[in-house]
Amino acid sequence: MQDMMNWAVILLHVLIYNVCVGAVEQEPSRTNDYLIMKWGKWFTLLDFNHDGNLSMDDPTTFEAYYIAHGNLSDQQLKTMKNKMDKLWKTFVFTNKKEVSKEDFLSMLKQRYESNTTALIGMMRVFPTDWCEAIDLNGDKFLSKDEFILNFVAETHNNIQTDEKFFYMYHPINERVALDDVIESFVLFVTEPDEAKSDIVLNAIDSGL
Ligand SMILES: [Ca+2]
Ligand SMILES: [Ca+2]
Repeated sequence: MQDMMNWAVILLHVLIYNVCVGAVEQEPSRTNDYLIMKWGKWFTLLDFNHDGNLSMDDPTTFEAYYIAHGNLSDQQLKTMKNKMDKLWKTFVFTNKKEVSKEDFLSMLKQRYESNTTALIGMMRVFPTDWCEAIDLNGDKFLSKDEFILNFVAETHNNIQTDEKFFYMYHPINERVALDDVIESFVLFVTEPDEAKSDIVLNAIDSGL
């Protein structure tokens, strides 16, 4: 009986130790210059109408391109527009109608430093919802056409650069798994270590 009690005490200590170590590992991080530089580039990437702010005009610019060139059914357009509008309102705005670059950087810095794990989780939901909206045939892959349509709608009109970006993912049968694209965006927005290869940053720096 005493042995069992001793084991119970040891197990309890191990449990407490693991919880404490876990808590240390999840401690919020400090923002570094590399992350801030990437967030600035992400802001520019999202400012589809190039007016220096993020507002609902940006997804409207994006959706207008799909309406004109996407060859989508009314139902597909409606689904995509609903997903995009919801995404934009949830992640970009916090009761604001317009977000400046300064607001955007400070929002990300505050979220990153107060709870890094929560921000990483949120930054996985953002590209996941986005990719589901632009995966028009719903096969969980982005074809080259789906990929390029998205970036041209984002006003990155240089098809050669968009194609180069697509091939950075090493597509199989001219398709890229949604998960690969999603994880590349999570890494772009949340990885503070510049030694890690970053496809999205490379694409932006190559003129996207
Ligand atoms: Ca804008
Ligand atoms: Ca697809």
